[in-house]
Amino acid sequence: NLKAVIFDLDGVIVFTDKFHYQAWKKMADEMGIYFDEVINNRLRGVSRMDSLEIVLEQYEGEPLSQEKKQQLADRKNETYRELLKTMTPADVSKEVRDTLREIRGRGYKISLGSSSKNAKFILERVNLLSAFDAISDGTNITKSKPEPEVFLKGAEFLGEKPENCLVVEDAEAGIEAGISGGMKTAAMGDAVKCQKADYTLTTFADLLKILI
Ligand code: B16
Ligand code: MG
Repeated sequence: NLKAVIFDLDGVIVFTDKFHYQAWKKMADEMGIYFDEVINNRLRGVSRMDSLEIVLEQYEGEPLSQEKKQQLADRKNETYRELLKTMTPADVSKEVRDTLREIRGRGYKISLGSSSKNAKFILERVNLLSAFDAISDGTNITKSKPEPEVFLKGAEFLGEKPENCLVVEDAEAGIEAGISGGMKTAAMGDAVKCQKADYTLTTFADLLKILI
C-alpha cells in the first residue's frame, strides 16, 4: 500500500557528482591532497562535512582545526555552487520529468530526501521544484544517511507513515537509511550492486511498474 515516493536528488533526479568531483578536486589540489574518482564515489549521499573527512584521509600534514576544516568545506561549496549555475532545465531528462508527472497523476505524493544543502537551488535551476509536494534536505537534518532522518522528515512533511513510502536512491548509505526508517526501497545506479533494496530500477521509468 504505497502512497508516497521519496526521491534522493544527486544520482537519481540530476547528476551533479561530476561537479562535486571537480570542486573537491580543486580543493584537494590546492592542499596537495591526492583525490580521484574512486574516493569521489565514496562521497555519494554523504554530507559535506563527512565528505571532507573522507577527502582528508589522504592528507599528510599537521592536524587541522575545526575552523580550518569549515573553511575548506566552504571553499569547496563555493566552487560547487559556481558549477551548479551552469545547470539548466535541459539537465533533467524528459524521462524523469514525465515519470514524476505520471506518478503524481496516479495519486502518489512526492517528496525530496536529499543530504544536500543546495537541493532547492538545484531544483530551481532545473525548474523542477513544483514537481515535489515536500522538500526534505540537508537544511532540516542533523544526522546524515545512513541515518534515516532525512527520509523520516520527508514522510512527516507529506503526512504519510514511513511504511507507505518508497525511497528511491543511488547510494548504499541511502538504501540503508530507507530500510532503517521502515520504508520500501528502490535502487538505481551505484546502489544496485549492494543488493539490499526491495526493488531494482534499470531505468527511471521502471518506477511506473512498481507504482501502479
Ligand atoms: P551539499 P544526495 C548528496 O546529495 C551528494 O550525493 C553528496 O555527494 C554531497 O556531499 C551531499 O549531497 C551534500 O551536498 O554539499 O550540497 O550540501 O545524493 O543526498 O541528493
Ligand atoms: Mg544520491
